[in-house]
Amino acid sequence: MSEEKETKAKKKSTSIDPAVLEMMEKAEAEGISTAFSRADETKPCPIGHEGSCCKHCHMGPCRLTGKTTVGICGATKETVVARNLARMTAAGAAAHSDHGRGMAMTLLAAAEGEAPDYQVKDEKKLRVVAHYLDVPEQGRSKEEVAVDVAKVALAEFGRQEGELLYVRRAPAKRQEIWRKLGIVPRGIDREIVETLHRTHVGNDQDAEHILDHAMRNALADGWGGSMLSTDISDIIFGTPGPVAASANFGTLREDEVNVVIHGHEPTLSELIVAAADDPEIVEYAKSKGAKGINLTGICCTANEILMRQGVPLLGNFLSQELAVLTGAVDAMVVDIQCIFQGLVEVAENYHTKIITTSAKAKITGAMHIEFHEDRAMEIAKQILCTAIDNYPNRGKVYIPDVQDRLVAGFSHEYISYMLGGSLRESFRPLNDAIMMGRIRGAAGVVGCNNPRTTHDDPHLYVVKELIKNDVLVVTTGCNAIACAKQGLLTPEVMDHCGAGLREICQTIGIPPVLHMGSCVDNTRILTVISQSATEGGLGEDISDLPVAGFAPEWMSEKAISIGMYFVASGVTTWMGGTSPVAGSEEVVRIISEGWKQKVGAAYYFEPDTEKAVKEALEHIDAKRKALKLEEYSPKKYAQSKTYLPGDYFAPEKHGAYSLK
Ligand code: NFS
Repeated sequence: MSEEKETKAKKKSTSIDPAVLEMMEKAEAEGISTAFSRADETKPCPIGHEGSCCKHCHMGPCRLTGKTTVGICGATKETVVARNLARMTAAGAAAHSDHGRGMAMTLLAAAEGEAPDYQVKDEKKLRVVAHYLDVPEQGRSKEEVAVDVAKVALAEFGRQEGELLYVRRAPAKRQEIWRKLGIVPRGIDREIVETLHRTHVGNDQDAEHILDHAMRNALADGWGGSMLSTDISDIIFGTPGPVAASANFGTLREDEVNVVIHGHEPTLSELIVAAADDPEIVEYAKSKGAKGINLTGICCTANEILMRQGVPLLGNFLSQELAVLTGAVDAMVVDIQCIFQGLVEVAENYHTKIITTSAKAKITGAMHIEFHEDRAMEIAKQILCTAIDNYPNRGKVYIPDVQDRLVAGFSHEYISYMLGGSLRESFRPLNDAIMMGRIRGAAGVVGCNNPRTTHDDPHLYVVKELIKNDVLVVTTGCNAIACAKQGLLTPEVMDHCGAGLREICQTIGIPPVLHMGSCVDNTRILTVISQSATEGGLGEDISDLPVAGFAPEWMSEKAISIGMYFVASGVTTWMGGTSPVAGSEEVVRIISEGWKQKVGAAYYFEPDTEKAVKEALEHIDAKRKALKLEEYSPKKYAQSKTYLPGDYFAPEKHGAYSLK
């Protein structure tokens, strides 16, 4: 292949996002290192990559490869691989759960009057959550209820005995499975600590036993820390409903102060959104020659403020450094998780200020403006003023003119409302549609980006194939952003749908790909599938449902925890890319066939995306068969008419009625 062709092919295999490709070219021309170029230069250690490196004590690290089949302590490959997977789960669960703890502390401070910039925005949800947590709410003020809800939530982290209260939100049959296996999570922190303890040198040395506890740990994330995080965020900032916005680099503005919000927690970002509306702040921006303030987001904090405030999305995980390269970002404000240290080095070449704000996450060389809830609005304004002051320092600006529209905001509350209306909110119509075969099944497609694969390509492939095959898709995290950037979160995408799914979506008035939020909001998916399982007609447990899970471009420990709590909850899940447990066939067997027996679902790592989708469709059909549902036939509804957006309100087409 000629050198030019080779470069072109390489570039094409980097990303499918045209804006990212444009910015990559700029990075290359300017000799700026990004995650993409570093991934090219850094080969993963093949031993660690497959989970076969044990570095939990200082006799090693023991690299179990070739003739070395056990570590110095005698630990076998399966023990080492299982330990590594368990530790990834613990770290992922810790990240989500600590985020959840932060939300509970904010609610407590708000209700006790110590964080005056926060209030209970969704009282209805507060009272529903109070019920889940056994907090009396009748005849009590929302502040009184909120104090108790926050305290009970915080106690869930430190709970030593019994069961997490939210476990009761799972179908009864699922709870029984967990109880029988002894994997009902007790306390959120307890399960994480116990994973670290069990995987310390010389402790739990039976792969299956280690991995059973890893499931318990993951469940403490899904049905504990993350679920509390979502619920309490909704209480403080409001439960999402449909919202229209836009996505990609075109959301940056040449003539406004661009503040990019990146990270995970809504606590600060929500306040920045509010502060950006303050007339004094807007005037200050104008005094520096800007037309106003433009907010746009990256990663899951972007999903949080998109869902509730309609703030546009700039991009997902792999777009972060490239955003700085535009020269148009006056400040990138980060809090916790998924933030590249490399941002600071990129920013040294431009005027962008990288501002860290969390007491838990500083980056050497970044500006640190620490966020404190008792002075939240004051700090949010200080951050915006720092960005405004930086606006006149801009050099040359280059913003790819790429942008797509999106609809997001599908909380489980909204989905249930849209299915049944306010008087009879219910999942019945969804279950009926699945039973009739109009919808073949449903899938959650979630998770990160990973520069080891073509950016956004596996995400898009999976989603497009699923909707084409009449599978309703719910999405969160970086997958949701990938879908948004490619116009998959709009009603126009009906064109790509199977006929049955299209008909249902048009009847209900939803796109076939529903954006449900950030990564902690994967728990909204748990709620949807639990309610669908208990609604009737599709068995009695989550593992009876014709559903599947995907994280096609996963890379983080959080994704491992998410995937595992989905499996432990009964959803067979396909993780893309290479496997972190490939070092042990026995571990591969335990978490796939073994867990299928134990919890009714398998955890797969499958690098071949086409194969993963094919297997998932077969899995969905097998579940339909087990439920004795009508065999799915793509042809059955193929004659249904394709209505395009605009058809409904185009009287000249139908002649039924006129708006005049
Ligand atoms: Ni979740 Fe992955 Fe990060 Fe969000 Fe994106 S990388 S595990 S999707 S932003 S947490």
